[in-house]
Amino acid sequence: MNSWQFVGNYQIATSMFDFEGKESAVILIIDDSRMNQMLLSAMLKEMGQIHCANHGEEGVMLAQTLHPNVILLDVEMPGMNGFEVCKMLKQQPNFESAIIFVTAHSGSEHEVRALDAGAVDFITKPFHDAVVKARVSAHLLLNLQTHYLRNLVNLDGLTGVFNRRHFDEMLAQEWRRHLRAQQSLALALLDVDFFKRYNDALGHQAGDDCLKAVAHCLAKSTKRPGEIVTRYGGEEFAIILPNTSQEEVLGFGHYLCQQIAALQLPHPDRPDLPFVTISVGLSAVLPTLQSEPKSLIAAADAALYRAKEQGRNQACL
Ligand code: GH3
Ligand code: MG
Ligand code: MG
Ligand code: MG
Ligand code: MG
Repeated sequence: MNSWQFVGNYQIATSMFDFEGKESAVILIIDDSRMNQMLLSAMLKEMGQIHCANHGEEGVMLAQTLHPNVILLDVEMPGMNGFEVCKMLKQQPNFESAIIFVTAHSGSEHEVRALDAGAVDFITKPFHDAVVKARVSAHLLLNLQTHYLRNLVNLDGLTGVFNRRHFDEMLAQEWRRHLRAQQSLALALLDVDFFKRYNDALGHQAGDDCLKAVAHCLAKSTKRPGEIVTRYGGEEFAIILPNTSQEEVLGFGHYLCQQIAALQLPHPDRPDLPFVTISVGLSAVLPTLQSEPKSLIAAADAALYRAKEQGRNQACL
């Protein structure tokens, strides 16, 4: 059943937060004046969780951990000013917060400078309660909707890991990045062993639960930044491994097999073991101008075939 909550004047489905692991919107106020922090917090407290930073450096740090939906950013502060903070925030990978400048300066020149810096809006001091609330709630709603839609586009509906569309985009992007940096890019293709029999024995619903458990375990087993777990199709998953060489990648494949086997998900109908396992095909290459990302997939696919041929529950390079 849907439940609802208010973000300012707008009613939204609580399920919009599910992807994020959040329970409400998050607002970060970066302002060196405690008085402004208090005034703004009081105005906005009903719209979500409020956090405050006393200066730019602290604000940038908090933004990295809190992933706020909206940031209210003062211009005049000791140390970095608001424009510098804005520039630094915008350089962070995956930065998606809406920045609203809050300043005593008025006039079109300042407003244009703020918007050019990447802010979505501009509020002038002294505050008018109703104006602040209306602007913040409008931007909160937009930001939440953007996140929600992006997740719908990029995530797999069953398992919550990234989907095939995102995989294709990320592989192409990582390929170009590794070509420029002349670093080795690796790929792991994984396939659940005897999964048709699993479905036949326990039903499709149980099969779906099994895929969720496998995906969750894979996501937990990838710890390096930039590693991307995706559902490649059916009962197959792919993991993109940035800056990983042939020497390193086989160990990772063995580790994944162990992690899944260690879940000991009961499999009632297979010839060898009583639980669910995966087979893993691995490849790693130094991208060149002549080669293409699909060569990495083809090599991993061939290795996966060998892992199956050699008895499953193993990794091949
Ligand atoms: P192998 O060890 O050779 O990989 O054998 P397998 O049975 O896993 O391979 P096969 O390709 O024959 O069967 C894959 C099965 O995965 C068949 C299909 O019904 C099932 N499957 C694919 N997607 C889903 C899904 O989203 N949910 C469930 N429950 N089953 C799925
Ligand atoms: Mg100030
Ligand atoms: Mg398969
Ligand atoms: Mg198969
Ligand atoms: Mg299979």
